Parts: sequence; structure tokens; C-alpha cells
Amino acid sequence: MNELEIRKFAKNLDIDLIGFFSTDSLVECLPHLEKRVSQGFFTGFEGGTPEERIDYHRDFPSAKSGIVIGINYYQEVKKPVDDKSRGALAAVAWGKDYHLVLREKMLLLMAKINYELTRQGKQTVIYKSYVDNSPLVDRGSAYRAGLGFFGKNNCLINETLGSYFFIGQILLDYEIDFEPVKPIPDGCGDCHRCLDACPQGALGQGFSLEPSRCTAYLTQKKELTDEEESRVNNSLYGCDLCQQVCPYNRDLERTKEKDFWIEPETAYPEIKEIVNLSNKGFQRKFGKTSAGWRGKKVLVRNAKLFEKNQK
Ligand code: B12
Repeated sequence: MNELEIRKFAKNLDIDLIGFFSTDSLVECLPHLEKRVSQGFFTGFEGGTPEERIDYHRDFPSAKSGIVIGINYYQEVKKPVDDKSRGALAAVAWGKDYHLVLREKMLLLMAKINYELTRQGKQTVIYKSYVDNSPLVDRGSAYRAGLGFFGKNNCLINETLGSYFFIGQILLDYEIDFEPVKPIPDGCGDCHRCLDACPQGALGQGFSLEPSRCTAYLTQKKELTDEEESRVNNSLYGCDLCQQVCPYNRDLERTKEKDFWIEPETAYPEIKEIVNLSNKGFQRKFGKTSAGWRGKKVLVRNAKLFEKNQK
């Protein structure tokens, strides 16, 4: 099967970006991964050593090629103007958990591919799909497949979708017929808006991220030092500051994925409501979002820090 056929299937499934990659080790990312380890800039969420992270065959020894998808999650949601004290959930946590949304897209895509192969009297393909749930470097695979370039804010940036897209990858026991692309070189030039916008300077000189200064990380970290507590800002979960100022994120189209659509009152919840969340209330409000994975305790802690940091 060739890439054109697969691209058509993807379009019918409202998959915004798709690319293909060889499963040779992701050596182009190795120096960057090693540098992060030597600087102590890892979060514990990544899993695996740099060598393990670039090896597609570690988890799937018979992998012969890969597909990577990108799903737009951009929408403009303004903070409600009222007399309530409200915190912010980053867009990563708006609507249904993206892990579930992307896994379903990949499942449907693979079902279509296998249906088509069966129709042609060919053998079906064995595969494994991943979204943020393995040591594999999702941005690295998407970069190799030409979905975007690495920005100074660390995000993978696409010329059309900016950086507000999630990444999912599929390893297949099958050789897809595709034309390898040349990865896109730097697109940031002299721009340093994201470096200036980060209140704690977590991005340094760019293409790097110091977790203990990154609000997105701190809102997910279980134990915080006093200094880290003061850096949580008004975020209840995640942080979008370094994306919001990026020129590639201007005038973007709203995501077609209705499961991500959200009301302003939900995107910017009342702090009082979070502080007083019951277990049931937490499950109802956050159980199906990506902000649910660290549990109620962390979210309530962030709401309390919001109150403390306001004083
Ligand atoms: C750990 C993690 C985090 C950590 C650390 C983030 C970081 N920058 O390292 C924390 C909790 C802070 C975090 C925050 C966010 N995350 Co996160 N995170 C991950 C995770 C699990 C691993 C990332 C990782 O390996 N980091 C370590 C560094 C070494 O790797 P990297 O960020 O991919 O960076 C590469 C570049 O720096 C690269 N590089 C730099 N320059 C150059 C130049 C060249 C030529 C090359 C080849 C490579 C290169 O080298 C690195 C290795 O490839 C991935 C899922 C996955 N399994 O891949 C999601 C992932 C990266 N996160 C994602 C998202 C959406 C976010 C947030 C926007 C969420 C939010 N609003 O809070 C923020 C963005 C923060 C930021 N500015 O990066 C998306 C990114 C989508 C995109 N378009 O870029 C991912 C891919 C999840 C997904 N499957 O969609 N995240």
C-alpha cells in the first residue's frame, strides 16, 4: 500500500496531519536527549534511556515502517469576565483526553488499511500505536516524517497548524511505500518571544527546558519545594504561555474535533469550586480529561497555591 492511499483514508477520518517514517533508530534526536540527561533536565514522565528512546524495535521488534499523525487542538476560549476568582487549564486539558481521541483515530485508520488489504487479498498488518505512553519521542518521529520543525519553545511547529497539535505514532509490521521527506530546518530565526514570555526562564536560550522552572511541569509534579510552589502561577494544569506568543500560532483554525470543544467556564474553573472538589465531582469534571491523570490531590493543591500566590 502506498502513502497516497493512506493519506486519503486519513483525510476521511479528519486527521489533520499525517506523515511516514523509517524505523531506523532516531539518531538525529540522540544528542539532544543525551544533553538533557547530562543537564538533569528530565521529568520522569519520559521513561527509558536516550538509547532506548530512539530504538523503535525495542517495543516492537518486527516494526518495518511508521505512520505519525497530528490532530489540531486549537480553539480560542476567552476567560469569562465576572467577579469569580478563576484559574486556567491549559488547552492540553480541554475536552476529552487527547490520548483517547488520538488512539481512536489511529485504530480507525488501521482498520481501514487492514480492510483494504483484505479486500485486495493481502495479509493484514500487525501494529502498535502510541500517544505519549512510551519512551518513544513523539516529536522526534513527527519531525522525521516532516510534520514540523522544532521551535525554541521545544514544541514541534507546523507552518499551518502552529504548535497546537497532538502527536500519535503507529509502528507497523509492514513496509509502506512512501517518499521519505527532508526534515524541516529551523523556522524560528531570530525570534525569541517564547523565551521572553516564560516567567521563570525555563526555556533558557531555546531548544531546551528546565523542568523545575516550567509551570506546565510543576502543575503535574507531586512534591514541590517552596520555591517551585511560588512558580505555579495561576495554572491549574499545564501552561500555554510559550505557545500563546508564538507567531506561528496566530490566526489558526479551530479544531474540527468536537470532543475538544469547551465552554469558557470549564476552561477557566472557579478556584473555590476546585478547592472544594469531592471525589465524585473530580471524576465527573476531570475523569475523562488529560488533567485527570495526576489525581485530585495535585489539582486541589494547584488551586490552593493559586490562592496563596495571589496574596
Ligand atoms: C515529558 C513531556 C513533557 C514535560 C517536558 C517537556 C519537554 N519539552 O521536554 C512537560 C511536563 C514539561 C511537558 C509539557 C508540555 N507538553 Co509534553 N510531553 C512530554 C513527553 C512525554 C516526552 C517529551 C520528551 O521526551 N522530552 C524530553 C526532550 C529531550 O524531548 P522533546 O521535548 O521531544 O525535545 C526534543 C527537541 O528538543 C529535540 N531537538 C531540539 N532541537 C532539535 C534540533 C533538531 C535538528 C532535532 C532533530 C531535534 C531537536 O531534541 C529532543 C529530543 O527529540 C511527550 C510525549 C512523548 N512520549 O514524546 C509529550 C509531548 C512532547 N507534550 C506535548 C504537549 C502538548 C505539551 C504541552 C504543550 C502541554 C501544556 N500545555 O502544558 C507542554 C509544552 C511544554 C514545552 N514547551 O515543551 C506534545 C507536544 C506536541 C507538539 N506539537 O510539540 C507531546 C508530543 C505529547 C503528544 N503526544 O502530543 N511535556
